[in-house]
Amino acid sequence: MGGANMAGMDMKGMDHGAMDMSAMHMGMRDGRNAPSVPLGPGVQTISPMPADRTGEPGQGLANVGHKVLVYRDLAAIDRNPDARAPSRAMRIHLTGNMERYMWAFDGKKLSEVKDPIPFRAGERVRITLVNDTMMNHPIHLHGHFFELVTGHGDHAPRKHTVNVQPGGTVTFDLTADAVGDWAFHCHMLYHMHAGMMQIVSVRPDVA
Ligand SMILES: [Cu+2]
Repeated sequence: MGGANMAGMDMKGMDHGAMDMSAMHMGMRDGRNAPSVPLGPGVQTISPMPADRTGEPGQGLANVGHKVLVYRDLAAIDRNPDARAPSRAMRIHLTGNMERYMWAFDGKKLSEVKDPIPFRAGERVRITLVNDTMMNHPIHLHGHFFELVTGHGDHAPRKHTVNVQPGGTVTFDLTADAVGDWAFHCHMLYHMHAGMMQIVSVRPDVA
C-alpha cells in the first residue's frame, strides 16, 4: 500500500530513517506544519493545511436537508466582560494515532508532560487549537470561559468547551482570571484517559 502511494508525495521534511508507513498512507506528516510537535508514534498525521472550520456544519450534517447552525452563528447577548486584545498567542496541536489508540496535545500524553501550561493571573491570551487528527475533539477548560474568535467582536460567544473538527482550527481568547490549577482536556473521556489532557496553571504576578 505504502509503496504505491509514496511516489507522488512530498518527501521533504520527513525523517526517512524513521518513516512511519501507517502515517504515509493515512496522510501527510510534514513536521514543518507543527514545529513544536515531536513526530513520535503517537502522531499519525499532521494536517497539511489546517483551516478554520467554525463556519462549517459538523461531521455528518452537511447534507441533511435543513438548516444547520454552526459556531459562527453564535453571538453573546451581553458585551464580553473583557474585550482587551490578547497580549500573546499560542498554538496547541491535537494529535493522535487511531491505530494505536494514542491521543495527546502536541504529541505528548499527560503522563509524559513535565510542566503545566502557565498563565499569569489576569493576562489575556489568544489560543489556537489545531486538530491534526481525523476525529472531532471537544476541548474543555475548567475554571474559565473563553471567547471564540469567530467575527463577533466584543459579543463573541463564551464557551468552556469547543469542538475542533478534523483538520480544523479553533481560535479563542482567554482571560486567565481564576488562580489555580485547572484540567484542560478532550471531553471524549476515552481520549482524555489515553492522555489528551494537560494542566493549565494560573499564577499571580510575584512582586
Ligand atoms: Cu478527543
